[in-house]
Amino acid sequence: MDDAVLSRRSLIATGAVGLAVPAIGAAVALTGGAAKAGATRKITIWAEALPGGLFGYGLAPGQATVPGPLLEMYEGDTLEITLVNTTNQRLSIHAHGVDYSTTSDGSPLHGSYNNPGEIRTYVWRSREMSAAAGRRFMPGSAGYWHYHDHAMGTDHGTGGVAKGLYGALIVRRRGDILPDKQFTVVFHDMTINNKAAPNTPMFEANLGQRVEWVAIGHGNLFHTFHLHAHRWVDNRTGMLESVSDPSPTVDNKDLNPGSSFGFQVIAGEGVGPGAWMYHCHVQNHSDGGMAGLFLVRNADGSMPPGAEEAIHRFQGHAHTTTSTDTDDHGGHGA
Ligand SMILES: [Cu+2]
Repeated sequence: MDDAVLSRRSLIATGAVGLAVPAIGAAVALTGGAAKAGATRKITIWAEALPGGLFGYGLAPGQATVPGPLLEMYEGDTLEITLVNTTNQRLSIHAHGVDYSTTSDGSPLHGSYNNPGEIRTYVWRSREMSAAAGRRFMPGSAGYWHYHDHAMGTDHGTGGVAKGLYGALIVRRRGDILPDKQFTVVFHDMTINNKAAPNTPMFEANLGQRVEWVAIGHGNLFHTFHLHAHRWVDNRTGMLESVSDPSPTVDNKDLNPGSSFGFQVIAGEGVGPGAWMYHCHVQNHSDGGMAGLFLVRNADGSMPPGAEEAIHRFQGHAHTTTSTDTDDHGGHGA
């Protein structure tokens, strides 16, 4: 229970940059949640140079991806990260939403970084909510957070963030509902996960699967995340906490540099399968390539009518549907 495990529910990417399909590379996932708070898990992360001048974090040598692996922990637990810097650049790992000492904040201000070739351990702690006074409570660490480099290029890691050194961090409260699939979406300058349409990630799920999205903002621009045909509640979990929960329901949310949020949807609920768009709703950003597809397949995993054609339209292939069209459109599989 305390060991870092490869998630049974995550995709294992091939490590290639530029494929249309990578969602999350691999995840450090939770295995249950019945354990008491206070556990310490130790993981090792490799920071590596990638093709195209990018850099990534990975859970094993040669497995770095952009974004990096989705990391998860339960409130009250501690994550001890040994970061191996295989690059020729100074870099670090800095987390949002959790507790750490200055020496684990990932900033050059405190000498908290790895020199080229160096190995360094960072410790992230978390805590549960606590009583304040009366009926008031201090928040715990639970939330949809993220991590990123804070040392490459500048003292704020501007070079590392620009080149792909970022990823999602989920701190769960015990009892939270776990998803079937997880997607990390990073709006960074005019890109999604450092890619522009039509090369942005195509996330896939089957009708009825519980899908968790983590949306993260980086760079120098403001963005708004919009998902077609699905909606969520604007609170910690994305779900109503009771029948009288006053939190608004949204399908579009600000995603500014450094901010993050997450939510779960049931793929295709109420609308059926199809190639649903997700995109930045700043118009010149969506026009400029900040758009991608959420492919909801049929419940049995087969392709719903029209989806293949929509994918090809998205990819810019002018397409006429005729009975003689025998073009093999494979390659969109999970
Ligand atoms: Cu935008």
